[in-house]
Amino acid sequence: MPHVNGTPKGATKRGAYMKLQDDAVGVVKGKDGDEKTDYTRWRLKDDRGCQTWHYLQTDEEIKAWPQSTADKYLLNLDTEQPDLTPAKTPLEAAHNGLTFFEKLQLPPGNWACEYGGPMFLLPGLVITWYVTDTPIPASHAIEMKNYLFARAHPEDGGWGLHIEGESTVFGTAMNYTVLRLLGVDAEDPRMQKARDTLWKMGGALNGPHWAKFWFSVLGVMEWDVVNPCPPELWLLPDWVPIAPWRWWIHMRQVFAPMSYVYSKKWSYPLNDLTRQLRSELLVEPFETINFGARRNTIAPTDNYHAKSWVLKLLFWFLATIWFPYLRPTWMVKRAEEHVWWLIEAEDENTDFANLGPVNSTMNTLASYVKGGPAFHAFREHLKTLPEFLWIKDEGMLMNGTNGVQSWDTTFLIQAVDSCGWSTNEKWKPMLTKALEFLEDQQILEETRDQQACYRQQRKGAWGFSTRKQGYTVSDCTSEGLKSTLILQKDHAYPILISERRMKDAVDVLLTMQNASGGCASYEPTRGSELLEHLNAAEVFGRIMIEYDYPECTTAVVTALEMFQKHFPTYRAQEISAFRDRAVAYIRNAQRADGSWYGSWGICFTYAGMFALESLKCSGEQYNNSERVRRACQFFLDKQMEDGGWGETYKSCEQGVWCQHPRSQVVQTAWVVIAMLEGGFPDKEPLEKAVKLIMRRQQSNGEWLQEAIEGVFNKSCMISYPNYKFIFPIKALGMYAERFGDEALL
Ligand code: LAN
Repeated sequence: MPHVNGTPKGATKRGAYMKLQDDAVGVVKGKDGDEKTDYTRWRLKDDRGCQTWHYLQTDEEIKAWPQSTADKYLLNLDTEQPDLTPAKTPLEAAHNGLTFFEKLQLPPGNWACEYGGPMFLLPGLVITWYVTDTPIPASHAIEMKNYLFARAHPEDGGWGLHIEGESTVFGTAMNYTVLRLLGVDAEDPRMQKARDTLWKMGGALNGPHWAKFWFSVLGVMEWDVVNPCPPELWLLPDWVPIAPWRWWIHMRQVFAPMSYVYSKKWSYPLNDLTRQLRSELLVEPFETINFGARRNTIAPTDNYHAKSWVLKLLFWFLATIWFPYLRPTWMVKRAEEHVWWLIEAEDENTDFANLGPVNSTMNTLASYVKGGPAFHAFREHLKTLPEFLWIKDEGMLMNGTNGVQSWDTTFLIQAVDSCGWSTNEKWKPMLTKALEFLEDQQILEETRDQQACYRQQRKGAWGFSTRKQGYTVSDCTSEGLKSTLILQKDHAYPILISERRMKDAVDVLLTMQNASGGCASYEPTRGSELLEHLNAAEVFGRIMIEYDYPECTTAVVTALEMFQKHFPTYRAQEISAFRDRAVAYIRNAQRADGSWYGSWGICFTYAGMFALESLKCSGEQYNNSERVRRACQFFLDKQMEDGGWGETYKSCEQGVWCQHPRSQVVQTAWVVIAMLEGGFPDKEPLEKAVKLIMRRQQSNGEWLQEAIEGVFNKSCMISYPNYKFIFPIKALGMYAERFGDEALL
């Protein structure tokens, strides 16, 4: 495609590529000319849930630290797991599945997996490393390149917001840049193809806010192109309806470092490579671009949530009046100091793990901007960032959190219990280790400066990943509590988590309900839905505040219910009132067609599983509830010829059922669980579904990866690879309990 800036031939090879540390032993060149590390050298270290991948250098190291079955499985190497006696009954299939999955448990007791999907995370990390002149291991650079090439769109060579999405400016411009920083030549045919796709979409100036932010940091664009992020918003008094403490936690924790760097207008000094990137990413000559006039340009592919006129007006005022003429220096100083204080508190409260991968890279950058390369906070961040990295057969990616440790472990415990195996001697050692892990990961103290940091109560909570990350999540706490009660109270496991600590968890859960009766994710909702008019991210929907979720609400109400059975007197009235309100919310949230919209898994199959469990909690079953019948009918209408269910991620984007051409094991399991929770009486459709789950199982007990399972912010998908073990096992166990463990195959 012709291009005004032309393509700089030759010169690209001498650009200032990323500095590399030479650890690339055993690297081979494939047929395509790309390098590949030696996969037998990679090891996953799990230090009390803190997971990092290591590339071993010497034969001695390799001998001293052999590759585990989990390592091999996660790298897609041969795990040499034997063929098992073919399963005839549901419980035999669950047994085979668990036999395989047990081998993947890590020494501290948790399970791990890739947590990829989003394609906008690695760029933040690589740009941060680059602009802070941080050298990275060559092994990592090689595998990051491999991952990005493996995940380029098969037709147009670009990248989307997530691995299954269509190409966007955000995905393409950012990942193209990563490849260039990591040393890929602009004339590589794959780069040419990606560039063509980018140019067709109008180039990087049609990217969303976050892309413009990172490109300004890198020095490829001018800061005027970034819609204003004034740190002084943090000085607003708490009563102001738009004050940041009311925003969804991920937004405000990203906004803090972003506003700090924005206020400093810090950019990396121009070099050959970034100069070339200007001409590769922008479709007009750099010198001719009026960056201030391009703040709002965005390609249709990226514009999932168009900016409101209110927001555009606000940005116009900030960019053309406030920043150039009105902004007093004393206020800038105070705002920057206060935001820096918040960043430091976040770092300290999470031991530099930070809430998630976006604020983690931005806090790293902010600490560099604040204190330079030798600054303690910056050095600590560099040590912690590798906890987000993951290596798999396709290469290296950045995970959506620092892991799925507590979440997957709690669900596995419950799946095994559904099979009736909690006291089975074969599985007891595995479950004991899982319980030990949960014990170690429960959060035992409040944060420093809880009020001033606007943090939710957390003593007694569980987070999604680790205690070190330390953020209360309503449903993670609930699943943690349920798993503890199942093992310690129902099945007389050793009391590792005291009664007091369980009550602390309940105390946290009782703070989580909204006036609607529903529960949100990290905190009760703090602001009005009108704040969505200030959603500036463009690529995501429903991000500005916390919302009620059927998934989270169900987890909390069922945990409280289970707790009350064992401790009938503790905060009894509050728990009962909580339950009534929660169930009322679930009833309200049901759509006319009988379904519920899911926000964290794809999509209606996921939410239905939770909602029907809530209704069961108040005694609503198929035989006595029109609502439950409607929900079951919704699923029956969608059952496929082969007995399974399948919906695509488009369900999440569009809010209506979008049929997948192929049934999905995980979604089929969700529906089986949903219908069994609902007390659906007819065996035949469920038997058909269970047979499908059993037929898809491999001879060694595993199930293979199918379509992506999870979602956030309506538009971005995220992988939950362990779900293909956890939910089939649970569904098989529940089916056997309800209809008997008869031979089906
Ligand atoms: C998660 C992962 C887990 C998820 C569940 C526990 C499943 C859910 O029920 C509640 C919300 C929660 C904790 C959740 C929130 C948003 C997260 C952290 C993620 C989907 C994983 C990645 C995502 C995060 C926002 C990604 C970074 C992107 C930004 C837009 C900041």
